[in-house]
Amino acid sequence: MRIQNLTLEKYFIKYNTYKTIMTKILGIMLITILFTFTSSYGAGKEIKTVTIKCTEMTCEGCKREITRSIKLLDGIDKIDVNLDTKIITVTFDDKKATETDLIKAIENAGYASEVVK
Ligand SMILES: [Cu+2]
Repeated sequence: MRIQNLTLEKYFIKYNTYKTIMTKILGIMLITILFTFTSSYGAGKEIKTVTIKCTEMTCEGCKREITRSIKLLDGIDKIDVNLDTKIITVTFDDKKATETDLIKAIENAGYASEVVK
């Protein structure tokens, strides 16, 4: 009985050590995979922020329409529409969209706008 218990205990310690090592290995592997993925994902991106003036937008409805139209474009990261200043700030992937695309998208929503330099 006593010997059996010892064997079991030994096995349990061995199993726990094995589990700890495996957890560590898996953790390192996961971090490596995540790191590789995020760095390769970011490599093809050219993030740019552009400021656009749109004096024609006056209310929440305009804001909604403009935002919706810009969102249809590829590579859009962030859109901020300020009704008080009439400024639209867009952060986007320069490799997927251009400033002209943004102006056109706003135009499609029914508003004239221009890039603020
Ligand atoms: Cu409006």
